[in-house]
Amino acid sequence: MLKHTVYIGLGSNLGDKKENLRTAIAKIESEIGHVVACSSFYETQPEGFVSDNSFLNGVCCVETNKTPIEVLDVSQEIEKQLGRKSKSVNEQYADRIIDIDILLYDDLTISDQRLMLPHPYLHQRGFVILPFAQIASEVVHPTLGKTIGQLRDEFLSGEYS
Ligand code: PH2
Ligand code: MG
Ligand code: MG
Repeated sequence: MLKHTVYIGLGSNLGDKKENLRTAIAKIESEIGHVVACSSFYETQPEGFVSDNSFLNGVCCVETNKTPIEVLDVSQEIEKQLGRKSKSVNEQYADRIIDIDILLYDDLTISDQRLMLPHPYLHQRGFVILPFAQIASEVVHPTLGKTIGQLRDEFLSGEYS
């Protein structure tokens, strides 16, 4: 089968955050596909909700034979295995042991109830675009038509804030 390239964003702001990200990456390797690159882990402040717990965020590149929905199902299964309780409380973001988000899958565009690709906010969030650009600055965003490195530079110059 043809291999696909998927970029996955990871975040944790509860418990042993580094260990949570490492465990998630090990599970991604065994259950989704080969992890060919991982960014460093960035300490970031919660965005879009108020919490005293800072995040550790990272982005990985994975080669997979799974479909996007299969990657989503397995990602949500891994979130549960690590002890994540619920996605959000009253539609609000909440502290979490682990969050696994699909950012890009090849150059696919999907607008489905369960899955939007590319991830709609990836270029607006420092905790995504900075680690993403660290490992994939040359990759072109399929709908914005700019590289991840360009989007990082635009983010840093305040274009998306
Ligand atoms: N995830 C969110 C909302 N806000 N802030 C940071 N710093 N890191 C995250 O991973 C994060 C967030 C929704 O998933
Ligand atoms: Mg998220
Ligand atoms: Mg999520």
